[in-house]
Amino acid sequence: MASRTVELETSGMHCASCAMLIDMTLADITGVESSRTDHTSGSTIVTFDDAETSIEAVIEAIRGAGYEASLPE
Ligand SMILES: [Cu+2]
Repeated sequence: MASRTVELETSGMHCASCAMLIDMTLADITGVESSRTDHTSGSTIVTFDDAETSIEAVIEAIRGAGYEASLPE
């Protein structure tokens, strides 16, 4: 298995509960090992197994929860 850790820029959060909601959403994805979202810096650091999911799926899940996420330039 190949674990990857990626930092995403995440926006649309207003408080710590928003960050917690994103982390709970990502925890439900098969292959996501851990994530840490910080609403003050607007970032999500996610570690996942490349063979089981993808960064695209992670971004889609964050958007599905009502927030915006993208890979930094
Ligand atoms: Cu909030």
